[in-house]
Amino acid sequence: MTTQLHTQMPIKIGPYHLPNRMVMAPLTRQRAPENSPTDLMITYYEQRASAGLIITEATQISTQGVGYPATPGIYNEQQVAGWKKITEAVHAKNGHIFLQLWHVGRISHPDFHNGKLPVAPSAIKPKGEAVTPSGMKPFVTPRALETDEIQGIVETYRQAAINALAAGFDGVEIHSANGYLLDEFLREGTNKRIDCYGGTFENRARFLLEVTEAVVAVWGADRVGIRLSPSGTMNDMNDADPETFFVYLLGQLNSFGLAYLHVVDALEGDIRHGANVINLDVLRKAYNGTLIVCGGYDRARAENAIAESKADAVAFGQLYIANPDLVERFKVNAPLNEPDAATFYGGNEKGYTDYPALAD
Ligand code: 8OZ
Repeated sequence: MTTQLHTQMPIKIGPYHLPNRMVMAPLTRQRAPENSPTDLMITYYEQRASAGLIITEATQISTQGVGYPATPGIYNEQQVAGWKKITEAVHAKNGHIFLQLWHVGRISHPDFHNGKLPVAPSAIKPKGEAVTPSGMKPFVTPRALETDEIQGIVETYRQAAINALAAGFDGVEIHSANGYLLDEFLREGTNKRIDCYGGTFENRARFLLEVTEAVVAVWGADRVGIRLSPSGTMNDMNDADPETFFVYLLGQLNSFGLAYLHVVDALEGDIRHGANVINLDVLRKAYNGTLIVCGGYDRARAENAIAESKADAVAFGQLYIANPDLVERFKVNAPLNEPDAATFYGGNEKGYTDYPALAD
């Protein structure tokens, strides 16, 4: 008798009955010149349709939200038409796909904005360099958003959510992780505001909760997920007491009845950067809905996480870059293709759609 693998147990997420608990993590691949999805992206996503759920690469809600070359958006007709072809291809293979809604905040450069400054909660320059169309350039000090501009960005999220609906997605994930705009509001290190969007826990959480409300009004809560990286240091994030804050935030998110919460576990890099690592068990206890976890998981660790109920499902990033048929490989414990870091960002089909499946 074969024992049932925990990653292969069906799961209901929102209204969807998914055949397994393996999620394709959102992965920036920078193969969308002109910020529009291409036909090569159809092949890439449809190759991975046996994942229980695909979460697309981070996708800008507006031109203001752009911070890298060749990342796709969801703010114009061409983009919606391009994504529609992708959702149709994934659905034809019985897959499910959520769009990740993204605004980079200060992780950008004036080169993307006709010389204008990127925006952020406060005028604090991140350490490091921006990836611009003409190479790496030092980050600049962003412009702090005016209080009365924030409602406009909430409306931009709402419109992007409407566009995602038109493009045929099954749901959306709000990207509130990794040091981009929403995360910048959550964290004390990047949010020094003295208006109703900064200071207290309630104020730091306000923007994300307003965005969530707007997106939920379009999709219904059970087709909306949120991604957080409470232990993250990526993009120069820091926070004196993230645990107390994130436990508070999850308490607020509980009342929505969302499709899921998607947590990026502390990565080795975060620990090296002195992150205040929050134990997954603390977050599990604080959140009362479906929890997806991600962050360098392999098959054994994923099996354990689900078996021990640390999480309900596991998202895989690099493993999905290199193994379009990761589900089939996990089922039979087959060897995995090695991801090639040189082709993660930008380029063509090489290192994108040419990783072989088992039967190839
Ligand atoms: C790697 C390179 C560029 C963007 C994230 C959207 O970390 C990203 C990203 C990752 O969430």
